[in-house]
Formats: sequence, structure tokens, C-alpha cells
Amino acid sequence: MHHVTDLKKKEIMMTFDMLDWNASGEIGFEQFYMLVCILLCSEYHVEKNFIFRHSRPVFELLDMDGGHTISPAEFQASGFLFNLKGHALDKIFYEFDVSGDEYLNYKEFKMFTMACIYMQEETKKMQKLQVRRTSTPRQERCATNAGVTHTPPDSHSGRSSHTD
Ligand SMILES: [Ca+2]
Ligand SMILES: [Ca+2]
Repeated sequence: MHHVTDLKKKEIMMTFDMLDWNASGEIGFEQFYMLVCILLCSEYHVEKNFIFRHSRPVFELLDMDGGHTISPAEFQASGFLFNLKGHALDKIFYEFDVSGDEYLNYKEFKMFTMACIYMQEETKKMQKLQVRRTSTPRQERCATNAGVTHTPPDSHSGRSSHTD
């Protein structure tokens, strides 16, 4: 897995911890499959779209203790999947914990995934605006043949009729 992604060792270990969880007796392969999908998506920067579309299994994946809620610690542990860290994660967690019980339930998590997509789209728009450069005119090629001496075909080339 280290070769496929640029995840750090700690994150890989965390990933294994996630996979190792089988409190609710779920099949590890499904979880492994989900995780690989997310990691592959993150290579192409479409992981948020994937997480949004598959928010239920991803929610179950992040809910490591199987309590049907995501605790702050579980959210922190999964932050690397969203390219989010520390403070940003904390802020987001409490922003989406609408009920204020310090856990994200599935509905709250779903809202978070929707917000991720929205933020992603917004950043794309911003980037597009920034990229929209002032159209640089193509260097005009010198179309005039001013420098080229035009030699007419010599019609008398075959015969040397000149006499001195
Ligand atoms: Ca949990
Ligand atoms: Ca909550």
C-alpha cells in the first residue's frame, strides 16, 4: 500500500486499525475495498465525490467502535482521507454536530460530505477564475515575404545562346 499511495507510516497503521475493527462482525474485505477505493480516488482528487456517493459505508468505516456515531477521535483518525488536519477537523466536527452531543450521527456526517462537495466545487470555481489569464496574443509570424527574394523561373536555362 505504501507504494500505491503517499500515506505516511502512521496513517497506514491507522488504516490497518480501521480494517482490524470487526466489532459488528462485518466482513473485513468490504471495508478494505472501501478504503482502497477512497485511496485511489484521493490520487485523482475525487475522494470527496466518492465519500459523498458512498456516505453510508464510509460512515460505517469511520465508526471504528461500531457505535453508529463518529466521535471526535474517530473523526480525527480519518482526517487524512479528507485531506484535513487538526484544527480544521475540530472546527468542522463541531460545525456539523448540529445536535451538539459531540458525536456525528449519520445525518450529520452526510451533511458534512455534502458540504465537502460544495467546498470542492467552490474552490474549483475560484481556481478557474484565477487561472483565467489575460489572453496572450500568439506571436505573429512574419507573414510578409519581404526578405525573400523571389526568383522567377529561368525560361532560357536549357540553351546558352549567348555569344561574346
Ligand atoms: Ca463510533
Ligand atoms: Ca451530533
